[in-house]
Amino acid sequence: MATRRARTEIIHRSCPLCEAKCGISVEVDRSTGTVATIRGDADDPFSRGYLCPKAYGLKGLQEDPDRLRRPVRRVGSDWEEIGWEEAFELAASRLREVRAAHGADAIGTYVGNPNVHDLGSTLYLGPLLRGLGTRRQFSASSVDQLPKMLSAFLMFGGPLAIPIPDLDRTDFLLVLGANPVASNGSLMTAPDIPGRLAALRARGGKLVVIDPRRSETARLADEHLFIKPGSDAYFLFALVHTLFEERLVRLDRLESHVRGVEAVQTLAKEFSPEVVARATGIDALRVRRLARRFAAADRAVCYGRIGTCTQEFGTLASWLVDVVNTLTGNLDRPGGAMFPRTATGPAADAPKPRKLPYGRWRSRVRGLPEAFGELPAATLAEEIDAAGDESIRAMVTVAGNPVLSTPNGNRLARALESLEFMVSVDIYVNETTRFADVILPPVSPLERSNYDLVFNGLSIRNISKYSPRVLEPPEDSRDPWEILAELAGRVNGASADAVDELVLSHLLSSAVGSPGSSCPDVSVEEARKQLGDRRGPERILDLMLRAGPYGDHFDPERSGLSLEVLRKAEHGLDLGALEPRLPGMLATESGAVELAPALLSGDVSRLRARLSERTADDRLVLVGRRHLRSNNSWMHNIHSLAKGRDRCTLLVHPTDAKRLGLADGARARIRSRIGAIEAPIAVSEEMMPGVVSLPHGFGHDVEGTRMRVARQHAGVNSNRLTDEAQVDALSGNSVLNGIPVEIAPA
Ligand SMILES: Nc1nc2c(c(=O)[nH]1)N[C@H]1C(S)=C(S)[C@@H](COP(=O)(O)OP(=O)(O)OC[C@H]3O[C@@H](n4cnc5c(=O)[nH]c(N)nc54)[C@H](O)[C@@H]3O)O[C@H]1N2
Ligand SMILES: Nc1nc2c(c(=O)[nH]1)N[C@H]1C(S)=C(S)[C@@H](COP(=O)(O)OP(=O)(O)OC[C@H]3O[C@@H](n4cnc5c(=O)[nH]c(N)nc54)[C@H](O)[C@@H]3O)O[C@H]1N2
Ligand code: SF4
Ligand SMILES: [Mo]
Repeated sequence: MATRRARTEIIHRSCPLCEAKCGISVEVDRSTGTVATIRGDADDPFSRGYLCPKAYGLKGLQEDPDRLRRPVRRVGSDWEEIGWEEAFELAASRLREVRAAHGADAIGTYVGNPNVHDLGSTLYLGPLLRGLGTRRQFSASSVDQLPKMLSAFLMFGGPLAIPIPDLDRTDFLLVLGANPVASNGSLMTAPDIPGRLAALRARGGKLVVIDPRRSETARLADEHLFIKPGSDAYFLFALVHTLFEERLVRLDRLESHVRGVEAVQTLAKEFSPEVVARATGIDALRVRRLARRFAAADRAVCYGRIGTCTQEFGTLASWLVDVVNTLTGNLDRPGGAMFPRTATGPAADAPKPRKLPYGRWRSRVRGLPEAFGELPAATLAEEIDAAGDESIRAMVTVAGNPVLSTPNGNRLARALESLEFMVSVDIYVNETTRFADVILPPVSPLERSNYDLVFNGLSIRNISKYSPRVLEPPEDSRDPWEILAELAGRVNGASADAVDELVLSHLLSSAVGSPGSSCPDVSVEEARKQLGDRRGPERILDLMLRAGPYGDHFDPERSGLSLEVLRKAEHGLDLGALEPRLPGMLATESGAVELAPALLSGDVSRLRARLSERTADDRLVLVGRRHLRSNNSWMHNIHSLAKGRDRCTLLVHPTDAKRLGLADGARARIRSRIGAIEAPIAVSEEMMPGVVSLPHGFGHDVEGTRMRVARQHAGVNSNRLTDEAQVDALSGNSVLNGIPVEIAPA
């Protein structure tokens, strides 16, 4: 016992896998350098011991023999390990060559979801992308929340000025297109969704779910309404229409801070619940009753997520969610939709309105507008396939698997194969990285420290937690930031340290020493001195914390946050419930909430024009779903998570199954405009008739990957059916739900 106690150590941190950010306690055996157990941290003030099965998968990920630990270079159809110096030089020199011969835009970049869960990647991706100088940047944002970023910018002045449901204090939660019981929440950082929803019901609150599937969340709801995929904007307009017609609109405290109320009223006139009922599949009376109950609740919040974004009217639906909250007096008030005040943000509200970064350039082939510096992922394959000088010739991917996660994955695979050069920063040889010439793998999540720069800002409470590294990284390995900074430097003949210095000095000059900065009375030299001469993200984090709203502002007299303080709070700090932040934080030109921005109002004509078609459309359509034990495409190589029954099944309602001759357990052939795949059928009452569901992130049986467990649970790639021609016209976001399909027995 004594020897065991001497050798093990428990480290508290947060789980980096999804947005919930649960506190975990990892028991490490120092004698072997291995993880003994992973448990929920009961002393984490936010997650209070909650965990999902994926957290334990961190041990599987750590020990996965297929996870890359050294750079590899492709030699024909095989791979060989090479040293870091050789790998960096190969990557940088080939990228420089392509740029010199064809210009910076001949390089394309795709950055994926795990980046936002890692501090170093969040901070150093920017320098790499700027260093490459290409305007052909792509990311998982445009298969995810880009519509919400666009509507948030237009309404509140920033892409991440996203109101978050005040889940713990609301009395009425209206959920559209989200299944937080399986996903653990998104754009709503809240560990233990099941517990928090149970608490909502226990205090007499109501949960209403609008979803074409009776999801795990819908099963807990007081009311669940099936909705035809892609029709949320009509449904939300019908709610807005009813609020006006029945005189239920009240802005309360925000009365003088909201512009465009009458314009919204005018826009909503033609979308009465009766007019849109056939298009949404929801009875008009139920919409009216819902509007009344929502308006009557003391504290109510409407929350829309991926189902409302990845559709034809993603930006309109994202916008209307916040319109409903605003018109019922629920914006920026406890129990409604609120804005977090994150510890790494500016100390005081001094918003500087800026022009929407949108449409400054366009994709070459389809002419879709750039948004926030990116082009839509739905255009990546065609930009590679473009003729002659217009084509992307080399790709850089960082923690992304677009072959499985973006529409028409098959076409993208063919396009990637045709590239002159590709480098991937990734931990697996998977469906995407198999096309790379060289792969640069960072250390595992447990071998690096972390801080949730992004998700603390999207959280239902103000929280701050530092995650120390749990295991010593192997010799001669690299942290993600080191890889990104090294590459960023080398493509321009600079060092990683020079890149690090650039990141620091840029942030320093905006955080201290100038009027309007967070610490106007502290000189850059003084702040630098106190930050010391560490390298990398932790020094930057220290700066952000200290200059932030809860920080010590480099003043020894002032108690406040710093990295040192946070390190000592090993279970994390609860900085309190969300507090009203309007109008102070608004960064719109007018300084008000813009309820009817021109870009959005203008898109309503598209919605209007499609109404009759949508009303008449009774084609069978496909939507996606998530499972608690899975995480997009990349955790299927972990045996403890992947084992068990097949989860990549096609859910079909019994009446559809009967009509189409589909038997439970048999296989179906599913065809869309883009392609055809086969999947096992699960006949289920939980589907809306006319809608079938298949999860994304599968299809691991392709040539050339090195993921042995995933191959055994291969499933099929639902993005071989999704259509890259279908985007939300405004944001360019992919349409991944509501895909017309034909189904027959296989
Ligand atoms: N049909 C359909 N498609 C969808 C969705 C859907 O609902 N339906 N959802 C969309 C959404 S919301 C998203 S966010 C995207 C996700 O799209 P992506 O981000 O492109 O895909 P992921 O599956 O998250 O792949 C992550 C990649 O990062 C690698 N990786 C994991 N950890 C690390 C790490 O620590 N460092 C590095 N360098 N690499 C790492 C993995 O090996 C994998 O290659 O998928 C989208 N695609
Ligand atoms: N276990 C697990 N957790 C995850 C992930 C994962 O892959 N697995 N991925 C993470 C990521 S990257 C993200 S972005 C989040 C996403 O988190 P969520 O937004 O909660 O995503 P889903 O669980 O896919 O739930 C989407 C729901 O929308 C419904 N839906 C589809 N189309 C429509 C529509 O047109 N209208 C309406 N109203 N509903 C529709 C679907 O039936 C589904 O129930 O989850 C994160 N957490
Ligand atoms: S819900 Fe699961 S995957 Fe998400 S942070 Fe918590 S333990 Fe990790
Ligand atoms: Mo996502």
